[in-house]
Amino acid sequence: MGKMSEKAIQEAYRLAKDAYGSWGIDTEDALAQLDKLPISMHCWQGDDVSGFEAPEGELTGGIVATGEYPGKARNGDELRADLEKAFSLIPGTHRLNLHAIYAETGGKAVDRAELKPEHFAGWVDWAKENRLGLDFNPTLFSHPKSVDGFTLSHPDKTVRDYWIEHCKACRKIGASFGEKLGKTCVTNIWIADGFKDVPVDRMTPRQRLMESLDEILSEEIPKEHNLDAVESKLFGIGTESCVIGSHEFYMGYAATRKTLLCLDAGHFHPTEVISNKISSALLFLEGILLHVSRPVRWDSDHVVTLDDELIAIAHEIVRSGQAERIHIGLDFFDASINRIAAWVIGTRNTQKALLYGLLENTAELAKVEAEFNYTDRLALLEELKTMPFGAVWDYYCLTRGVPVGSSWLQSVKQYEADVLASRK
Ligand code: RNT
Ligand code: ZN
Repeated sequence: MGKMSEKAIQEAYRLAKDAYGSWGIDTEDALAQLDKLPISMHCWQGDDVSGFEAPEGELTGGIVATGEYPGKARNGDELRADLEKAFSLIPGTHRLNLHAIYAETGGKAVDRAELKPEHFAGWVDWAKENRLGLDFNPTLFSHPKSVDGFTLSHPDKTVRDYWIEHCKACRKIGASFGEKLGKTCVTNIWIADGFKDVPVDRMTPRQRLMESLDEILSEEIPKEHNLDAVESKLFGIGTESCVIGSHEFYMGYAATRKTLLCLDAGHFHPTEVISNKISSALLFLEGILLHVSRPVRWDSDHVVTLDDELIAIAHEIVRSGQAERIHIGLDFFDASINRIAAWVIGTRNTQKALLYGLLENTAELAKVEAEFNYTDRLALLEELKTMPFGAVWDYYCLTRGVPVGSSWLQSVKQYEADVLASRK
């Protein structure tokens, strides 16, 4: 289904190149630029955010992965094999985003506060072989010390100190990734701390969170090895009334402490979009991390589709001319469909959106806009929508050695039969 001959792909591309050329848009240039936009694919889609510490344990922190699609990865080797499969179907050179619960400790229980770079040696070797960069996240959920619903802002200092140690350990692990791979790691802190019902005191926990973060960041780490990011959220399951690490909290924190701000597409009010925040954030911050996700009514982390907001995010990345300060990460987890297909669909869609954004005569459109010529702006933007974008995308896949169109799906199905089916 949907298999085109190479000749047809080349021919369609030649026509598309001419069509875009007539608009002053250079398709070759767009493809070369797309090659330079790595996407950090999240490991946790591969096993429903289970990790290797207590894979049968409960996922907590107000996030859920629903579905029981068979064949989920149960250890590092399986997860890496699945990731390799996914990466083989995605054009370009990318990154992998790991969480601390994906440490490989050789069957020995290692406390999260005691994690060391050596517990990720398997990941680093594999990343080197596959020319991938690595990003990282401390895991402050699914753990006995987070059952009260508070971690870095917990009223009990011993609990805060535990999580502070964990985050410090994680920054060192992130720095080791950056150093060993020669590609800067982004270590992102997200906590679920908050109140189900309306709290009396919002200030004190926020004060404690600020102090905990300051303590975590007090150790200097070269920025070429590790960049810190902080991720806000409006609400989670069980923290409907107040999340301590809100947007305002982290916007202020990132601006004053010079960290990156992580904008997750699912962490705002239902009609609020992150695409409109990127330009403002870039004016005041060193840079941003994006968690490209798809909320459906709430922070439900659906696989990203090529929808208006994904395209709007891509347009902002491209039009801002600030791509080097924007770290693109994915964050979704769907356990009701083939997990490898979920990665491939979400990542390819993010790349499609970026390519769509790159295939634009932005300077001309901006000039038209600056002249208050909104008629032309609307007319041109609408005509651009039906340009032969798909032919350029197909050609990109062909020339970067990955399946064109839906033909990748067959490869995932074969892998499901050969590999996933035997996992019980
Ligand atoms: C949760 C945050 C966070 C997590 C990952 C697993 O709402 O989006 O980024 O999804 O850390
Ligand atoms: Zn996120």
